[in-house]
Order: sequence, then structure tokens, then C-alpha cells
Amino acid sequence: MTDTRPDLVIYGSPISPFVRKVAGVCIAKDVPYEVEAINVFDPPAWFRDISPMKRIPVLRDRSVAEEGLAGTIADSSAICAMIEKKHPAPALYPDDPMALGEALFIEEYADTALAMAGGLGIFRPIFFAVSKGEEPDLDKARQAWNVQLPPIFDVLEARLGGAAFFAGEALSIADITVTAVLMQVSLVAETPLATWPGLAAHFEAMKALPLIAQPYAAAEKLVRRALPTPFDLT
Ligand SMILES: N[C@@H](CCC(=O)N[C@@H](CS)C(=O)NCC(=O)O)C(=O)O
Repeated sequence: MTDTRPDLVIYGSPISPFVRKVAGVCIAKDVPYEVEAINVFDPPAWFRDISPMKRIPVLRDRSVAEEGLAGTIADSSAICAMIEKKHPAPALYPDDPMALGEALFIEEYADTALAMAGGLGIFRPIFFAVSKGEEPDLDKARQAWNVQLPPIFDVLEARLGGAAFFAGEALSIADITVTAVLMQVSLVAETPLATWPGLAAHFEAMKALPLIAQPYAAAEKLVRRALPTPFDLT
């Protein structure tokens, strides 16, 4: 019997924006993948061996090895760059050197500054609490939305400069990463962006793309069980 399983396995959960970023890259390139569930807060021993920082996602390429360290890559940025090399079309990294640098900077900025404020500042204090039946820390979430995020949105608005894409003239890893990470807020809270019209237009356009919408729908299904309605943090 032939093996119909996809080569690429993403270990993690769609609730992670970094898992959704990798899934988005696979969808953009029409590369089959599957997500294998890992609870990163209580992972099996074999997962610790392939995730030195105990983080999701880790990618496995079954065409390289089915188990062990071989054939695995930790960190979403490393994973996405590997998928780009293996499946070059459509390109998600600009050719132009400056545009490439900008795309990689925006990816890093979203993975760090935006993820800290939106993920650690908003998603976790709400979702981790409600999924345990506890009261969410809305003060912390409101502080993140009203104080931590605006200067980050200012940077993104300025970098975008009213364009359709963050780097070069086409969809890139920068657009996918910003949207995947920003949608971590949408999972638990309303995300009004009227103060940043360029970013708002970009966010709306990106959300409509299947490469963003499909992984987000998988996350939303899980999150809505514990939190039927997102909060208003304004
Ligand atoms: N830079 C990493 C970040 C991955 C990351 O922080 N993942 C979170 C889930 S969204 C995680 O695994 N957290 C586990 C923990 O905090 O112990 C990447 O891009 O893959």
C-alpha cells in the first residue's frame, strides 16, 4: 500500500500563532501538511529531544526521517525558510536585498515585540484563565491593548506606508507573520484598528486569505469552547 501521509508534520497546536504561520506558508505553497498535537506545557520526552527550547512548532520532514532528531527543525522562522527552499513557488521571501531584509525584520518584530504584547499580554491572561474556569486578568490585557500595543502598531503602520504588503510588491513571510500573530489577540478580544488605517486595511485583506483563515478557524474552534465571545479591551 502506498503511503499517502504528507511529508511535513507540524508538531504543536493551531492555538499557537507560530504553528499557524508555518501552516500558512504550507497553504500558500500548496504543500500538504498535517498538525500533530503536542501539549507544549507537558510534552512527551521525545519532543523535548527535538525542541531544545521546549517550544512549538517543530517541523518533521518524513522524507528525511520518521523519528529522532534527523528531519526535524525547531523555530517557525527556521521552518518557514526551509519550506521556501524546498518549495520555492510562490516565493514568500523577496528577491531584492533590501526588501528581503525588511521582510525578515518584520517577521522578527512580529515574532518578538508583537507576540510578547499580544500573546503574553493579552491571549495568555485571558485564555489560560478561562480554560481553567478562572477569571481572566482583564487589567493586564487592557494594559497590553491600550499601552503596549499602540507603539508597536505605530511602527507597523509606518513600515507599511499604506502599501498592500510589508516588503516588496507581493505577499511575503512578513505579511503572514504579522497577521498570524495579531490574530492571537482576535482569538480572545476585539481588535479595533481604526487608529492605524493602513494596518487595518492590511489586516482585513490578509484575514480573507485561506492561508490565514483556515489555520485560524482551527484555533478558533478550540478557543470558543472555553470563551464563546471575545472581550472588549478598549
Ligand atoms: N521563536 C519561536 C517561538 C515559539 C513559541 O514561543 N511558542 C510558544 C507557543 S505560542 C511555546 O511553545 N511556548 C511554550 C512555553 O512558553 O513554555 C518560533 O517562532 O517558533
